[in-house]
Amino acid sequence: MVRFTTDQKVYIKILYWGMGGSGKTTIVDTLYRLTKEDDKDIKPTGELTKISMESGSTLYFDRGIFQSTKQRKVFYHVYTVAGQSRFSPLRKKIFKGTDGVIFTIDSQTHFFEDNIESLKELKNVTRGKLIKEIPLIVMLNKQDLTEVIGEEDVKQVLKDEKLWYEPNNELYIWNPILYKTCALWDKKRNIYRSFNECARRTVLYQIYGDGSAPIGIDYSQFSEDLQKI
Ligand SMILES: Nc1nc2c(ncn2[C@@H]2O[C@H](COP(=O)(O)OP(=O)(O)OP(=O)(O)O)[C@@H](O)[C@H]2O)c(=O)[nH]1
Ligand SMILES: [Mg+2]
Repeated sequence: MVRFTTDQKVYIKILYWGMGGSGKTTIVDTLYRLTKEDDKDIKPTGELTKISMESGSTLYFDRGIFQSTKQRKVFYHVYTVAGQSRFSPLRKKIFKGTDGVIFTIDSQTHFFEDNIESLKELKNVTRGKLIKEIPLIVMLNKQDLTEVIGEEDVKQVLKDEKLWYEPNNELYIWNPILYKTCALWDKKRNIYRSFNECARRTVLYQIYGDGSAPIGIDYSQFSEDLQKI
């Protein structure tokens, strides 16, 4: 839930959700490093918080706080869940108050079913709010590897799960964008872009939709309206 505080600051919660090992922690690491080094629209404030096992797998969550460089009162609380199946109850807790979700797929073909299971759990936790009230972005991560699934495979899954709208539906414009990504620092691909799109949509949902997917937006007003939040 976007929080507006008395000091006029705005806190937006973005969550990376996906099966264990899909790359969520690596993505946030890379996002942190590249926004710290490069001149982007967000900058990290402080260090990343990571609660993980010795193996590197997340035990509870990771969290980073980023500040918008253009709208300095806007802050993003970026979380990852612990993706291993046994942490399902913890994920539910971490999900609380989420404004935007980045569903992170492990693109290796042999994990196809595990990704679907993770998506079903997400749907269950969000109780029908995905896309309608919570913007959804999809990362097909680990695209640097061979034997990976493609966009059409994922699109079909989204259709099967009723997370894809046809052009005659007014929610069509809010269909999740599918990004082919690589989270490894040396080969990083689409890490910032995918985050940025989720953040942008989350703000649009707040400004123009009062917390729901806005219909028929006039983008010409966007930067002016952004000043008002
Ligand atoms: N080749 C490749 N490996 C990746 C990529 N992203 C992450 N990895 C590797 O995948 C493994 C798991 O990555 P994590 O970031 O720990 O995955 P996670 O989604 O946070 O896993 P949990 O915390 O268990 O949910 C690590 O060895 C990463 O280096 C990628 O884009 N390409
Ligand atoms: Mg992790």
